Amino acid sequence: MKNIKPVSLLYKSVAALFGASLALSAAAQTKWDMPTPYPASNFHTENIQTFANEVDSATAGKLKITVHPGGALFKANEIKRAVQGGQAQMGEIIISGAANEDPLFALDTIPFLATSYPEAKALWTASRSKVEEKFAKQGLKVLFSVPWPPQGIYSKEALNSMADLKGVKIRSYSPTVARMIELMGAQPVTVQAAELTQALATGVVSANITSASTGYDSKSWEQLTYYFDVQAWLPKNVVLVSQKQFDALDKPTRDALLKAAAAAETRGWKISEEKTSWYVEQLKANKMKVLPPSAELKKDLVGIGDKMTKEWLEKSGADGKAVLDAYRKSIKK
Ligand code: PCA
Repeated sequence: MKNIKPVSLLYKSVAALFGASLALSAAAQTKWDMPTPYPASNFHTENIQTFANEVDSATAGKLKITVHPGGALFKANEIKRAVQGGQAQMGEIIISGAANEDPLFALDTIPFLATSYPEAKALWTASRSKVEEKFAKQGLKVLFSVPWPPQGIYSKEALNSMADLKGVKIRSYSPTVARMIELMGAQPVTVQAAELTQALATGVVSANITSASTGYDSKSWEQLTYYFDVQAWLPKNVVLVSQKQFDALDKPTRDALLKAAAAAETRGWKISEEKTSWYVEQLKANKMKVLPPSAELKKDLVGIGDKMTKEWLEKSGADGKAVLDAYRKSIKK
């Protein structure tokens, strides 16, 4: 001690103070990365950005969520694992993308089970707690879920029945959609939304099953002519957070996050429904032929839906049956 001069003592204590305040501000601010698969201008991403802004202001900047759209940080099919593995703290995925992991994740992509917004809502109400339970087993907490507009078929040629798609390479975004394409006698090719425009341009696929929203985002009119507005199902995205990261937040921050999530879910469902006709109008404005499916095509596809419902019930067992019964009771179908 005898060699320490007052000036160096002062220096040391200033340095200690400085270090302490740095540590304090680091502890006071949490920064999260949130990868998402869809473009920044898509309504899902815009809704998520509003959610992140709300969390920021509700926590006075204590929790900062940086949204990374378009599969730029992690590709669509890597996002879930990134959140589970701690490379990202939260993320957005399409639920049915994980259909191979659990039948419950395939439910909202079974053709003709829930084909309108009220039915999709009833299906979510009936299945939410089970879906949450499945994600929880993987260390993931569901924050909110928002549907895509109803799904239809994009093609180069007019379609009168399913036979017109025999052998055609059709783009799929989930194992459930791939199964449907197989049952149609066509060839499923998995392409994520971020690579869709290129896959169409290079002829990797020559037809697509998706919403008017993704048809618009991917400028489908550049390669395809028809959009058959089949309204076969409304798949949902889900925003997930790592349970471990969530638990590490203080109580007021957790509450703010949950409050913003609930608001994002309500807002997202509303925007999705309201924007559907706008998206369809954009397809028409870009000279796509937007048509309802012919009676024959519809009948073929409904038949596939029935088969897939049976297959799903076999796989999902008592859990699945309970959810499906609750859903059907709620809509009296
Ligand atoms: N758009 C997403 C999933 C469903 C949808 O409408 C996509 O095509 O990848």
